[in-house]
Amino acid sequence: DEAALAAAAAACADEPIRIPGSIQPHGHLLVVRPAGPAPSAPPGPPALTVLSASAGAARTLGAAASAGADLADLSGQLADLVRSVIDGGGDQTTTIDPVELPVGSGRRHHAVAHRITPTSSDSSQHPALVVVELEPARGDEGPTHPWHLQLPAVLRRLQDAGSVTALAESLATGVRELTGFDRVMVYRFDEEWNGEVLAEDRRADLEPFLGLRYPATDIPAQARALYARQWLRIIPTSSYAPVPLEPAEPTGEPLDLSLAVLRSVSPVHLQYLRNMGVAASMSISLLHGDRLWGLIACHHYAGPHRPSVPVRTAAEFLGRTASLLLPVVVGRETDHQVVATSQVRARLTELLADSPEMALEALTREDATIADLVPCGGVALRIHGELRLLGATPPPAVVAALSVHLADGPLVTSSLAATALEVTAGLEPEDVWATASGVLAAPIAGGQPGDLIAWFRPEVLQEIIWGGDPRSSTLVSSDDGTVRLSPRHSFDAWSETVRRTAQRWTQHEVDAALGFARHLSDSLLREVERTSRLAR
Ligand code: BLA
Repeated sequence: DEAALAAAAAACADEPIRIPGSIQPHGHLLVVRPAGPAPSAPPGPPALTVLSASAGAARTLGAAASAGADLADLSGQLADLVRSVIDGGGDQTTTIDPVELPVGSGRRHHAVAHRITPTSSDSSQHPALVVVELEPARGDEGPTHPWHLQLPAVLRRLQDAGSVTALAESLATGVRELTGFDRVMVYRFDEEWNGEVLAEDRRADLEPFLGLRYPATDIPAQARALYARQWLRIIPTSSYAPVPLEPAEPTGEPLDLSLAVLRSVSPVHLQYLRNMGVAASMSISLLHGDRLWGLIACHHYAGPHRPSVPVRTAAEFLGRTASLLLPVVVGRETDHQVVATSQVRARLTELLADSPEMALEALTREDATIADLVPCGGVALRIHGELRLLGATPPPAVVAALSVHLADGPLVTSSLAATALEVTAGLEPEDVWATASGVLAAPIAGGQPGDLIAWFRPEVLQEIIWGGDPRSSTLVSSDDGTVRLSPRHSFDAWSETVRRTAQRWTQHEVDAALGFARHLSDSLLREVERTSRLAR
């Protein structure tokens, strides 16, 4: 079964989502190439030849929206825009941002365009192509549509966020107000690309997804790579029938639709959405520097949902703005933690200086204890052979077994199980990992062999606080085999990936803890010296 899961995940990671050869049905796509300089060409700008068009485009827009036509015959304004993309230079991502134009029969459309360079071939043979996408403007979005009036208030809330969670909450609320989705979540990725729902704004009657975790495989690597380049995805109808491009390979190779807004999305993902009862979905990337940090993920359950192009642009703008703010807010949060840690450390140092001969008591009994130095479940301190345990720790026999492995120096791990050190002392191993998946431990000098200080963190699974019951029935959307593609399955799969691991120790926590351990050793060594001097 585990092998089957791994194979399925690998298949997902291999899915060529950039070259589906088809689009979603809520707009039209044209692939255009400027005609080469031909001696017989009439004077004026070179023709823009339509190489490929989505099926049905000609029926809706007119005959010029099909392969072989000249784009100028469809719309002179559109042709001008496409020329400006071509003139824009070599950057593959040169785009025209949405403009509203009458196209075809005169119906207004939002147009976007971007350059692509055919992937595998020599670019002198294949000059850049331009992908043009048209989406019918909706009737309800006159110039007085008030979406932009909401932006200053949302921006102010983002700017005021004192923590990453507060930023995520403001973002979820702001994007939901703007777009009207039933549920808006902010996901954050961890170092291994597992995800967590950090904030959520939803219709009151929906079950909360706040706190939900999911494994890295739910958003496979090639999708994450794409989302780091392309900020917004919209799926107005998860049950749509893809519309093929005709021809699908006008250059003899599949077209790279990475940056196309209308790109037909992965059928696996569509199935996932339908299993969850999601009728429409949108996601916006959140980047910390160049790295994909998370996603704003929006669900609609009641039926198809297509916020207008201007509203989507505003939502993307919020995502980009929040991304710019992320380093500031993350930095602010780390600063707070570093300050809090150094205050505890100063207090412990003071307590130790006051009664160096009673270190064990001084560090475990007062207003501040070593358990306050770094976030942990529990802590063990052994000085002169005497052991003191605070909070949730493994039993003394395990601490003793651990001390043997500290002879060579400190141990820092978020998965004691994975270190394969012999520490279980005859106990049921899972009982040990329950309290001691994470260990940050150092030997203490100046007393007896086996003296140590050790901070413990529980297995992450024991710590998760759920906004709802992750195993509740509504998350199980199907009784047949497809149940695998659901948040319920995601939780199970994620649980597997984090079994026997704890929250990681951050660099500043490691520095603070090991720094204090050295300080304690020095202090004990000085105390030994002082008492031996007195004895002489
Ligand atoms: C894409 N998967 C995604 C996206 C999200 C998720 C948010 C971005 C696409 C979008 O905007 O809709 C995952 N969405 C979730 C999760 C929740 C949610 C976890 O709402 C929980 C509440 N997905 C799987 C598995 C595979 C998979 C098992 O669960 C593969 C075996 C694939 N997910 C997959 C692929 C994409 C994707 C291929 C890319 C879709 C695309 O852009 O074409």
